[in-house]
Amino acid sequence: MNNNLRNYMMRSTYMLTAIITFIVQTAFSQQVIVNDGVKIRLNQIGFYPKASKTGIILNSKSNAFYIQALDKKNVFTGKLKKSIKPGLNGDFTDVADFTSFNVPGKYQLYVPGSGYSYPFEIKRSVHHNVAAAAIKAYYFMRASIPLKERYAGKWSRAEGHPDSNVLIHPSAASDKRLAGTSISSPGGWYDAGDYNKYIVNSGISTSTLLSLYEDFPAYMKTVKLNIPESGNKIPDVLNEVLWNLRWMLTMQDPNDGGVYNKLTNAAFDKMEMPDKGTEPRYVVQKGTAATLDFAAVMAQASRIFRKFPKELPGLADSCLLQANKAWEWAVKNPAVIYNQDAMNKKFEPKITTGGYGDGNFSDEFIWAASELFISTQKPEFLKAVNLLPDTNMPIPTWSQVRLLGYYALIKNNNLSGANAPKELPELKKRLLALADNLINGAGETAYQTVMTKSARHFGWGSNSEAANEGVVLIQAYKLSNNKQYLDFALANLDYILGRNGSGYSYITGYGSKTPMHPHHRPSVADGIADPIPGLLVGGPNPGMQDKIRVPSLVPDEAYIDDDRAYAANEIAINWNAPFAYLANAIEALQDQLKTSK
Ligand code: 9MR
Repeated sequence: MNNNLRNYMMRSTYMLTAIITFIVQTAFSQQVIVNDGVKIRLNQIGFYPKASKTGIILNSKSNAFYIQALDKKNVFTGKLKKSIKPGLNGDFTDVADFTSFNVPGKYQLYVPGSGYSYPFEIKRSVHHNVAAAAIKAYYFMRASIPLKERYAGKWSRAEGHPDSNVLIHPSAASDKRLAGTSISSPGGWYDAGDYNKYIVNSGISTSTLLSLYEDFPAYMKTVKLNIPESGNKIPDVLNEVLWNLRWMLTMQDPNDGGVYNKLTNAAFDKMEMPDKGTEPRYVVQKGTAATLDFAAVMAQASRIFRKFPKELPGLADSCLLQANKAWEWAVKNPAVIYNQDAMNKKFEPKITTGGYGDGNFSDEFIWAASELFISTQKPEFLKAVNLLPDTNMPIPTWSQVRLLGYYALIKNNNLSGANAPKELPELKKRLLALADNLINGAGETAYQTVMTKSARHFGWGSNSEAANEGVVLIQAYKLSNNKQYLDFALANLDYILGRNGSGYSYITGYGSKTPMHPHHRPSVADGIADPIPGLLVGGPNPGMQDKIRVPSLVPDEAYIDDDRAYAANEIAINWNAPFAYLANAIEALQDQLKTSK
């Protein structure tokens, strides 16, 4: 064969391989499971032997259901019961309650005419792995560090965004920190599908993980994450929190105590790996919400890390000092709104990344004052705020943090002693009233959960609403010992893991039908079919702010597994945190769940 011919053949073979690879890759990356016809919805991970076990059947033609081992041997027969109310789509469901079946093993639920559920397991500690993965997910979100194969497995990657040379945006300039000069602000977690770092959203996320440790220290010491710090004397959940906390500390201007809203690119990065993002990074405008959220987190962190004086010398004191300085700045600057549009009219470059702009700071003041009061025992913090501005009890979100303050006051009651706020009895009453209100009628809905009670629960990041409702119920359970709260917290966990209108287990990598195409840059760009595991996607949201059509506009079905769909299928640190809290809390409390007779 002459050289020309050989070259020609090699080139053709190469071209052909490239074309086939392209076609196969495109086919797989576009593959979206819209409806695989499974008519039985249940927690795809499983159930505790003694606790509630519920499956939901759509359009059942049968009255009976069967639990079968994976070899199809029947182990339990039950009668289906119609839901008392229709679902948000107008249809009644049939409910399979197999709580009384408590033999550990792997099973499927079978209904003649409807078929099989996904397989599930009955065993102790059935959520241990998914609960740990939800915290490990933060390791995968770390900025400024390469993820080594030892910890990250097939998702190992190069370091992204060192953030050692971050520019002061003109909106953030002061006499001592001029526009265009730089600071170092490395570390922290990427916020979500994007690579920016926002203090407001870091606030609630970091605090929720700190609370997980604060509320369940003994259990959380047993949760091992295989992260670089593992094996030191600090529980891994706190090791992971420290990665973000240390970044947050760099976001405060040491000259006046004010905290920058975010560390960001001017515009969102492309859908590329983090090390490819080399655009300039800025800290932008200080704000009241960011500064108070910072104060609250640092005050909380100070009392938690004070228990590790040898491992973390001085950290607790630094946190408290910086929390106090932030509080003082906010008292002097009580109404500095982060209004990105207004800012962009005055300064260049224009910033078009996430806003997290909040216009009402009464809840941030309540939260910061509560945490500072608990950690300092100084009543003046609480005297500076109106703890009960109205009767609302908003489920926590990045912009609604009042309940985080209430939780802290209620659970740290023992610390406040003689200084305990006079509002404490009222706060406890309101927390229990909120929990009662949540569970009232939840058992009548088509999916038998708090989450599916109302179409109003289905906005952007609805899955975090389900998780945060669960957190409310855990707090109420801890206060009252009423097992009904715990049972409905578990039901919302079941909701997230598959007992829901779309039939997805919304945590990547956990369950049989899970999101494969989250709006998450590394998961899209890394060339690995499986997305980063342990991430909670935003979930059903008929708003379609991303203009991607969801398969149904019924609120709890308005979900699509498409990586362009950032309003339904993004992931975010403030969504993962309440899920991590809920799943780990349920594991910690598994023996206290309502037991079968
Ligand atoms: O979670 C945020 C949601 O409540 C807002 O409605 C939405 C639009 O402002 O923004 C969401 O937060 C995004 C942030 O601005 C940037 N990073 C990704 C976040 C999740 O979508």
